[in-house]
Amino acid sequence: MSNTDPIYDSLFISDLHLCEERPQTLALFQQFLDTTARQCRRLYILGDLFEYWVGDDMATVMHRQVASWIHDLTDQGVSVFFMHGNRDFLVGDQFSRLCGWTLLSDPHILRWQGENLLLTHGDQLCIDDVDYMKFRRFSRSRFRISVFLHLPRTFRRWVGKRLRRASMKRNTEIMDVNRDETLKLFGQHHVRWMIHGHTHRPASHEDTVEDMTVTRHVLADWGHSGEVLALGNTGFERIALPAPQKKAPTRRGHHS
Ligand SMILES: [Mn+2]
Repeated sequence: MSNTDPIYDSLFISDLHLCEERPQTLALFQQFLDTTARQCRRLYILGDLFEYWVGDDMATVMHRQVASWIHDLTDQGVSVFFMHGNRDFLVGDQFSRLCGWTLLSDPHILRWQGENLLLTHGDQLCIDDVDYMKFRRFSRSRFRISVFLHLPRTFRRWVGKRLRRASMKRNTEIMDVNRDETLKLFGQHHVRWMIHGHTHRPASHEDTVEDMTVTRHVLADWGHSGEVLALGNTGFERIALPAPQKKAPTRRGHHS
């Protein structure tokens, strides 16, 4: 069966930060893929789906499970798109094939009813975080990425553990976007809408660029509960995803 009459044109999510240590968020994502996600034509995942990524060849059992859930959704006729976040920017073609999704570059312009929408993870807008921007420039060099991905697995696993430990102490406040940088991006691409995640500050903001009202929709991060931004015939709406009912952990897909 394919979803012949979807309710939503597109759904947008980001910042799930999936990892083995957060089974509740995994359960929530699985439930979302089985329900709400089946009611759209296109699902856009705008980065930081995973807490960290050290190479497609090191995908864990959990990562492969998530890939199979996403692939199941594409089998239902939903097109899935993935944009890198700052934590999972090393996700590559090999894992993308497992998911059946299309990798998008950042920013990506989406055409919708004669209008352009700009999609971005959002970290590039946080230019006031000077240290992060330095790290970003350093770590995103194609050369360094290629070198890193050829390092021994044991070393990359160690890096992954360090990243995970550092992120356990999360809530080191993520800096918000810089307003001027945001308006610049609106102007450069002549768009009225922008959708991004990363800052964990879900809200919709209006501003003005060259006498035009522009709107920036910021996506929510997920934890025990989550939120989706939906685009349908009536425009944008936010859908709350309550925490799944407490029960024994799902074993679906456990048996071969
Ligand atoms: Mn991020």
